[in-house]
Amino acid sequence: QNETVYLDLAQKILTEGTFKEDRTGTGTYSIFGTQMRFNLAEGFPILTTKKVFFGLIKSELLWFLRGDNNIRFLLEHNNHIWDEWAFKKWIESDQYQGPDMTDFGRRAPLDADFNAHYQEQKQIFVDRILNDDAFMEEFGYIGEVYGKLWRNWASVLPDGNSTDQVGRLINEIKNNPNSRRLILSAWNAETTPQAPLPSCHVLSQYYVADGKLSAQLYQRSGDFFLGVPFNIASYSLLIHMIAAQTGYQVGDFVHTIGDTHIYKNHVDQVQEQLQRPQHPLPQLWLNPAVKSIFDYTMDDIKLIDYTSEPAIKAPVAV
Ligand code: DHF
Ligand code: TMP
Repeated sequence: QNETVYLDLAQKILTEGTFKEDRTGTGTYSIFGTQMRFNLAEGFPILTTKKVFFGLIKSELLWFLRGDNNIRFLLEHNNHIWDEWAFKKWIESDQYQGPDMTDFGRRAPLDADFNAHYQEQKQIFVDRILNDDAFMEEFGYIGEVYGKLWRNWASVLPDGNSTDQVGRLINEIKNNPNSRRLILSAWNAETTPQAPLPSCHVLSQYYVADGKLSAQLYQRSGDFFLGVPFNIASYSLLIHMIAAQTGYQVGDFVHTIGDTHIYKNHVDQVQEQLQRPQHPLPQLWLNPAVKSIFDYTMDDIKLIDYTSEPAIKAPVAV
């Protein structure tokens, strides 16, 4: 079964991983340099041993494809997966006057009293991003990462135009499918390191053979329990969308990860997941009437027959 490759790697990280301290102060079990391969013809690779919220994956990918790097669009779609990193910039600014939020990600799960204040401040923040345009312009951006770089890579030439990497990629796949330069980069060496969270999915390469489109992702850092299931589904969805727009069938998604880790406070959740049965993979439906990769909406993308074990909650390390 397709999901075994994920579950086996989770087991391997737990048994062979080195314990490593990390930036967030949480601690992880980690191995360096891993690879999983998913044959997309066998079904859509979303995990079935826990429920993964596909709606969040869709709205995040549509947000990237818009070239958007402001969280307002996500909030309008009830997607809160990027809130913490924009919120962090706000509470570290001199305009923030509320209660002390230092280290909120680590303190909130441990201290109920603090958590109540944190939830309140986060709600105020989210409401202001949604309703206050000036505030949204100042504090809603997450920097020179995915969307901005995919669609609107700033030129280094004095009168140069910005580059639409996705538009160019689609044209190249159509006109020059044997190319070995089908690259989408989300790492600008000058600007990305200053983002609140420098891009995790750094570079992807596309490949056409036997009428099928494949892609390989290099992810520099992978939170194996929370982020990686999203990344697998997100890139698989992107391959399906590009294939639909260029006239190819889907091939493989190859997922290469640098620092591949399970946070210490996710170990029980992973153990529980490893005991669970797998379900058959769902199929992806894309509306065939959509004629550009940039025109998909939420309703044009559907999973058919997704059945899974229940969701498993885990705190995200900030
Ligand atoms: N930081 C860390 N430490 N790990 C991440 O995976 C991560 N991912 C980011 C930003 N920063 C990160 C963006 N993607 C969730 C999933 C993906 C994601 C961020 C968060 C997450 O918490 N998923 C929950 C459900 C969340 C919800 O329902 O709102 C899950 O159970 O899958
Ligand atoms: P880092 O910048 O110190 O590597 O922390 C980023 C964390 O977020 C790390 O645990 C990896 C995780 N992550 C993913 O796994 N996938 C993602 O798409 C994103 C944005 C983050």
